[in-house]
Amino acid sequence: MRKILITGALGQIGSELAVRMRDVYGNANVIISDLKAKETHKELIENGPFEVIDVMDKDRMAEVVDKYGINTIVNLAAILSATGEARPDLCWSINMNGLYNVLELAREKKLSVFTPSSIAVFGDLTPKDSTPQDTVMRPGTMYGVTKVAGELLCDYYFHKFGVDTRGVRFPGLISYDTLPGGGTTDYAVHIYYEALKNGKYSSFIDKGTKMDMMYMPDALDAILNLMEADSSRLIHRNAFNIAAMSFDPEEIAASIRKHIPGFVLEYDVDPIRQAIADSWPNSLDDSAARAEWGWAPKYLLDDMTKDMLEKLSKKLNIKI
Ligand code: VAH
Repeated sequence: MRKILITGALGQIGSELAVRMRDVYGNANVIISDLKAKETHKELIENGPFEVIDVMDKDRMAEVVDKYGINTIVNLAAILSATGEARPDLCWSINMNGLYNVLELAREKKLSVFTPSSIAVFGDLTPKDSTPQDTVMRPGTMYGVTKVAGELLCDYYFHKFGVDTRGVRFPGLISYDTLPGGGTTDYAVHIYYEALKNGKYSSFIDKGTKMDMMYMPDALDAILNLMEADSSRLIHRNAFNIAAMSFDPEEIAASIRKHIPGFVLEYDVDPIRQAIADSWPNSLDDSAARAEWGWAPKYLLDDMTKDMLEKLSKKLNIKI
């Protein structure tokens, strides 16, 4: 039976993955952790084991692994792209030294590791359309550098020490539970909140900027399905291209207008996040994930918009 430790569990992915994993593996078998408890996640913290962990503190992480008999670490603690450009030192430290501590623990204690990569591994020299699984990866952001280095480190620990490491290259993730922080794709989450609250949104990403995106339920399926996939079928491991949809601000606005006809989209482009977005692919080839572990997304843009607006309407108590 899996005994899972999730680091960064109170973030955008972790807060929903923890609920899903507790449904699958049992509350007592999913230990969530973050830098500190958050009042906003009181229910999640109270419905299973919670520990305060800073991934920079390997001894503390080892203490928790021993306390619960952990056999799997899902390492979500990370600094994202936009924050990473403001604080490249912190981004390297958390994303690389944190991952190194997780992998060293996994080597010493024979643990499995899942840690997400990102489409941020790709840069200006990468083919932009149907970006291949195996291609040029020369990112121009510190976040992207840590994700390329992280993929290589995870592969090294698999080949050198036999640590079962697996990961996916997430596109922008859209969800209604926990707001993302410090990402370039965050506009695609904020637009739904603003559409409901104010009927308008000023995007920091420019019109025509296509990026790969995914609804959180599909992202959670990807993590669970890859973690449980037959190891002998995995060729790529760290990390798989996965894709669901690709859109620009105008397209997501048009999808919202099917529910909120008067929605107004304006622009106040942030040059830093625009430059990051311009360096990322327009669309990905995810055939390797489909072939090696049966990846198959369920949500396209209009399905996601309908569900997001329904869930946010309840969460914000705003009628559509
Ligand atoms: C970011 N949401 O914007 C993250 C993600 C592909 C984007 O890695 O930094």
